[in-house]
Amino acid sequence: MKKLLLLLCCAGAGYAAALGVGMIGAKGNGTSVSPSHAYLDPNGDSSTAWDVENGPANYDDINDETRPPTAPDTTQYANRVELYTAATGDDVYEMEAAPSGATTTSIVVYAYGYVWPGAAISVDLYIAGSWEGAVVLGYTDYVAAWKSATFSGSWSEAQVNAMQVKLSKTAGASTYTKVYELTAHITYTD
Ligand SMILES: [Ca+2]
Ligand SMILES: [Ca+2]
Ligand SMILES: [Ca+2]
Repeated sequence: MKKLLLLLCCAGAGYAAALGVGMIGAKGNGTSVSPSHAYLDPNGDSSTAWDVENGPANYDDINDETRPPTAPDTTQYANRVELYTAATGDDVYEMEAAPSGATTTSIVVYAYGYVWPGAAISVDLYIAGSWEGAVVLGYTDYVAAWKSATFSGSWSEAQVNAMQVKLSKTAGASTYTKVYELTAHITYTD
């Protein structure tokens, strides 16, 4: 047992030393080893099924640039997209461009949403020629909140530029789903 603890201790010290050397090296040659982050917001409608409430266009109602964990405006007249009577339906959004030269390894889609009992909202990501797979966001009934779905890969600037985000009501005829804000948080290197 003592031998194992000693090994773990040495492995930890070696890892810390390697990190330190890496950071010094990065400063020396002027490149960054740390990933960067950016928010890409909806900037166009590819297709819509949700109703636009108090705004000029679906994408424009949910690109207010309020960042999680800050709650966006949800007063009666706040811009949002919603589905009520339809049991299901999709909105597909175009998104802002990736930073120049970015290789993106993580895309976290955040939606500030709200559901009535029996309703559900999912998000999916179209990138590099296919849909990643819908993720159901776990809202609590009647509680507006930020929920997110994480997609991981290695995507070029052009692939991220062409990505789309799908917002779906997947269940719940005559029940509400509402989304006030949607954004994609990307992690990238350049
Ligand atoms: Ca923006
Ligand atoms: Ca807007
Ligand atoms: Ca909004």
